[in-house]
Amino acid sequence: MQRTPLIAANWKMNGSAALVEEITRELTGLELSDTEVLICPPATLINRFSAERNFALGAQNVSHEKAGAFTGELSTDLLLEAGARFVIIGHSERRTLNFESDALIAAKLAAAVNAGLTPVLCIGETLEQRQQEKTQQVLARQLDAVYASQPELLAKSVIAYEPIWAIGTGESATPQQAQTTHAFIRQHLKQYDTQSAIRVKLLYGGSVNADNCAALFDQADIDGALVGGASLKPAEFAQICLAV
Ligand code: G2H
Repeated sequence: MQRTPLIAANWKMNGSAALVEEITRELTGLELSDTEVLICPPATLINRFSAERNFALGAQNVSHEKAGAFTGELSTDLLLEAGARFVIIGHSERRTLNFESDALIAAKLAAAVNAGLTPVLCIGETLEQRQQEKTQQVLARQLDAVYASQPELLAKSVIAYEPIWAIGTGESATPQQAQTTHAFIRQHLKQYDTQSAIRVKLLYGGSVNADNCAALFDQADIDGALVGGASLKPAEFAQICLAV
């Protein structure tokens, strides 16, 4: 089964109106026929992008609540109105720094899908968990927390495997390490729905750059990347988009 590749940028708490213009200029005119490109800037920048562009927009977080007295939060409706069509959910930085639980992440993912946003669910293990050979156990727990009780959401999801030890460290997983883990994830997802597990896009994230991306994209179960640091450099991000 052929899956359309997706290259997603996670700007985290970086960027500016100037970078919005630079990235738009860089990506405009690129021949992206068989590749989907997604930019997830800080929420305040989403509606600074022009409607004339060859890539989609996403947010980096969303509330599971519909509306109301939730100071500082952003709802699915607000993100949709701003122009987002995707939302990153469960990034390890939010799991760790914002104490987001598996249960909260499951609620956010359901809210996103129900509103018509495509969630990019992030999962990944720490270095300690990998060294203790608990990678599969951790990933299974993170996936089960979301899909065991709502398997129908898998068909509407994108999943990003981001080993925490590779995030922002410059030390990417090797293509073989990433492929082995992606194959495990896809196999694990088959218990929910075989067809959805075959169709779901599995992105790799963690220190992806223009030099290491091609070998990652060569792997059978790697359908693209979630790119952090390198997505802030428009020329390098464009190279990654063209390498898939
Ligand atoms: C992982 C990734 C983007 P970086 O968080 O989600 O960041 O590419 O900087 O490791």
